[in-house]
Amino acid sequence: MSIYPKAIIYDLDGVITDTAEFHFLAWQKIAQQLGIPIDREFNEQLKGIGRMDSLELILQQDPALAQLSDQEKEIMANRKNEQYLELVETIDSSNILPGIEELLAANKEQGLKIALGSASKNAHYVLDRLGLTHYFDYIVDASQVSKGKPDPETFTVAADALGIEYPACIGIEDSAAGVAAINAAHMFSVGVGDAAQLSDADYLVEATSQLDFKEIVERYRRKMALKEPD
Ligand code: B16
Ligand code: MG
Repeated sequence: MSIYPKAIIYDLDGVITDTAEFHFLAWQKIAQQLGIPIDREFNEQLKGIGRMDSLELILQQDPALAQLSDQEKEIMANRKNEQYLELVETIDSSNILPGIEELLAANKEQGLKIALGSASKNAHYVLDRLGLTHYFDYIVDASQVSKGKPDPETFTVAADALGIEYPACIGIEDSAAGVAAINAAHMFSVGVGDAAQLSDADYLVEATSQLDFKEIVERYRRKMALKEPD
């Protein structure tokens, strides 16, 4: 097996841009209407988790809400999305996280494929607003997977579409669920954020500004070299 990677699969929210605050504000509004107070600490659990699963986690805070029908849940999830889209309408290329455009450019220049692996149904729209769509060879959003992160499907669908074997892929994630998904796909995982949440990542940096293409490839190669038979 080659020990040079062939693709990098990027998470969107928390890696390319940070709309977690918008997700939080939108969910907080819906939760408030239901009489459930949620704070930023609670919101940590929602990172990387799909829309309906996020709603379920919020509803679990109040046992009296366990009886809500699917239709009622659908209405709430749609309402949350409307709030979120109102906020996301304001973003542009200035909302790209530090170091990301440089990383994408180096990634492209070196000839590795580029894919998106996001749990968001709004991934195409957000990427367009940021002006980054042209970098991507393939985009996986929530509409293409039946099992969200931490299931590996988001990442394996991207690798399959690119025709690349999983161990030749690198995934970059900011959530514990996302890192677990990359590891379960037998890909090399790069975590961005807090070591307490992302200790399972093969390589961890604190912030996107520390993501350096050469260093990521070097770390990948080191891990793969350890795995190579003598
Ligand atoms: P939507 P990612 C995820 O994006 C967010 O981290 C998560 O907080 C959100 O609930 C999920 O997308 C669904 O988003 O409501 O837009 O479909 O980190 O996987 O890019
Ligand atoms: Mg994320």
